[in-house]
Amino acid sequence: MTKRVAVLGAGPSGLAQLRAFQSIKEKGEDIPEIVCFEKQSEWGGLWNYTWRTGLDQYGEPVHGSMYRYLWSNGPKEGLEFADYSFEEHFGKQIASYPPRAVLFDYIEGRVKKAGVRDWIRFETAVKNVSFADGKFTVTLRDLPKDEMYSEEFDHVICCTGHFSTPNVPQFDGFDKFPGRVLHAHDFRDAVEFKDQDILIIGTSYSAEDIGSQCWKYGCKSVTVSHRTAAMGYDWPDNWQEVPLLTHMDGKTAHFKDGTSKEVDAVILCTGYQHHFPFMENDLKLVTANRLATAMLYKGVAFAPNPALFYIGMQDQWFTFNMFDAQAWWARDVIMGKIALPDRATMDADIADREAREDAGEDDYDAIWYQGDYVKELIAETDYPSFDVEGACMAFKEWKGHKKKGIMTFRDNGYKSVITGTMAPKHHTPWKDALDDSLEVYLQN
Ligand code: FAD
Ligand code: NA7
Repeated sequence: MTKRVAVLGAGPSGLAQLRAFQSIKEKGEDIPEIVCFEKQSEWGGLWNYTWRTGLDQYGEPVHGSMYRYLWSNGPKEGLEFADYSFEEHFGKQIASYPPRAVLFDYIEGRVKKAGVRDWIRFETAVKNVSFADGKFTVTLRDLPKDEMYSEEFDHVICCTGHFSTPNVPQFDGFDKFPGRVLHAHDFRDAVEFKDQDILIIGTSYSAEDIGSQCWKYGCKSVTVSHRTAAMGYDWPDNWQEVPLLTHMDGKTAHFKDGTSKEVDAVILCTGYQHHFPFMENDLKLVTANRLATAMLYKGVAFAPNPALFYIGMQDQWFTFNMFDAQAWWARDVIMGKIALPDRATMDADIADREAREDAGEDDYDAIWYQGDYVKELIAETDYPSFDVEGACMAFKEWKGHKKKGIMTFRDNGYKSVITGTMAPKHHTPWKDALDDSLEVYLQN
């Protein structure tokens, strides 16, 4: 009997997994039966924009955390698929920081070409995964029919993402605040905050980008409150960085240094949780958001039960091509091309990765650490080798460009590490480009 493999989620990680199996099938190899379960009606994961927040039409938590006008926060040269370049997809080289719709189109282009849509059961939510007698039982909810059913699999590959379930801290006075308090997960449109004084809590990508969006679309002022350290960019005049919020008193936010500011809205950019409510306890990944994920041998195989894999669970410098590297590797374990060591060796591998990450001193060490990880995985499979070092260099330049101008860094271009072509300069500076549609972006 053929093996059955369940892929949970059809975002970039799940689609990487489908493409990994399809690419080997194309070469004439027998592959297991692959069934991908996706709770949304469309693929693309976070890149599939939804206006919805809270619960969806079926009462399921809305997965989407992306918002209108989102442009890539890092250069596309760091995430390009090694087997499907931007030039192949668009028929020309494009500028380096594509808006969401452009990246969605690119992600979709590869899997349309691969012809794997039929492998996906859309509008099907994974409700439970358990393991007994060498088999996984995956319990599903057919959302339109509101019916539960279960199927058995030999392997499960969990690709459900980890930037969807918000981490929501509580601050005194929120209950009486007369404006809106929301988490970045529910942020959809910066125009809502036009002419408002906004307070942002947190200092990472969401804080930086949501603040920048609100600035671009005309908010009155941005105040960013930090727990650990300020971001320290050369912000526009109507920005300020302040220590952590202590409490709200009506509309007035009070900070740790005794200062205060009257604000109209509070946006919690306080990160996300790795949340797998459908996994039985013995299968649940429990990890911080870091480069060396806990419990995963080679960052992919779940050490306590390595018939289970998790893709894309790391904190991310590299994204799409790292998910590919992981998906090709998981595929080859399932295909019997890569042998797994014993549990003690897997645990030692995990501990070693954590120690090496902890020894890093700054973001540059982190970028090269993850670059080395990508190299390590692709060396073990037939994923097309690419200039990972070049991608690290693009990230390094990107960081330099951000330091030079946080509102202008997206006006720069980098060289593709897949085709060697230089990205053209975009036709409009990011701060003036209010229309983020694919049609307008591609007018270069
Ligand atoms: P996701 O994209 O989250 O996809 C997971 C999929 O699993 C979804 O389709 C979801 O519906 C499905 N799913 C979840 N639970 C279930 C269930 N129980 N049953 C069935 N299906 C389920 N990366 C970049 O490279 N560049 C960027 O500019 C960038 N910007 C970002 C901006 C924001 C606001 C966020 C939140 C993330 C951003 N990222 C960016 C990182 C992003 O994590 C990756 O690009 C990518 O989307 C991760 O892919 P994934 O498939 O692992 O997860
Ligand atoms: P991150 O990168 O996980 O960052 C979370 C931020 O939230 C970080 O600055 C934290 O500060 C801060 N945080 C977390 N808890 C608190 C509390 N309780 N109080 C104050 N501040 C807090 O999440 P992002 O959403 O920015 O980015 C996630 C992905 O989305 C990323 O990959 C992007 O591509 C888009 P700390 O530094 O720990 O003090």
